[in-house]
Amino acid sequence: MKLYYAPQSPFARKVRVAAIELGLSDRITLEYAKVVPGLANRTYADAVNPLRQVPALVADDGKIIHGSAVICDYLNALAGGNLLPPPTASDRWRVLTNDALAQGMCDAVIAVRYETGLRPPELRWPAWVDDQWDKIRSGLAWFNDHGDQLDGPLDISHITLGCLLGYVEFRFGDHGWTDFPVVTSWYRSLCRRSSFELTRPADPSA
Ligand SMILES: N[C@@H](CCC(=O)N[C@@H](CS)C(=O)NCC(=O)O)C(=O)O
Repeated sequence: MKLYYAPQSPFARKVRVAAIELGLSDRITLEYAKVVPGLANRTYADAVNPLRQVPALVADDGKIIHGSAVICDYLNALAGGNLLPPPTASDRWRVLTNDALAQGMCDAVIAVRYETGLRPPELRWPAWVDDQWDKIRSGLAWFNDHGDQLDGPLDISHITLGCLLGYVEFRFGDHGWTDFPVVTSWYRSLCRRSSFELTRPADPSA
């Protein structure tokens, strides 16, 4: 299998961590895809993902799967793993909802990055950036108040939340997330897993 990725992307990291946790990483080769808003990578759009986003997986039979949550669902099924409860399990909706929350927080932080790092300064909208950070902080407050959701065996929402925090740390330093002590102490222990150590975010040129 081939995974189109970028080394700084929290969504691509989610898939890389999941692959390691599922014992599939040896079956996946990584290929960097440069996808930057405003610089249309038409080759990638035509051949891989019309949205021009990473990650995207090319499976062994050639099918292309994109969307980090969909790729993780595919890999989990391939490996017979437990990162997602099976379709018949009542717990599935809890895990998927937690994952949708963490995924939305990743969307918000990437939006902040594009707004503050890529958009021309004269076009920036500070109130909108504050609003994205507020969504991230609301999500962190929710996980902090529902610490039981972070207990137990690793599931896909834990991976997504860990990738969100890793990206915030990488691009923005603390930025206030250490105000959430339950999440912070859980994250520190998550970072000791080899799947997280092996996939720390980095700039493409590093
Ligand atoms: N919903 C997608 C989001 C992926 C995403 O936003 N990836 C970013 C990199 S972190 C990207 O490819 N950005 C380029 C663009 O949107 O043009 C997923 O879960 O995979």
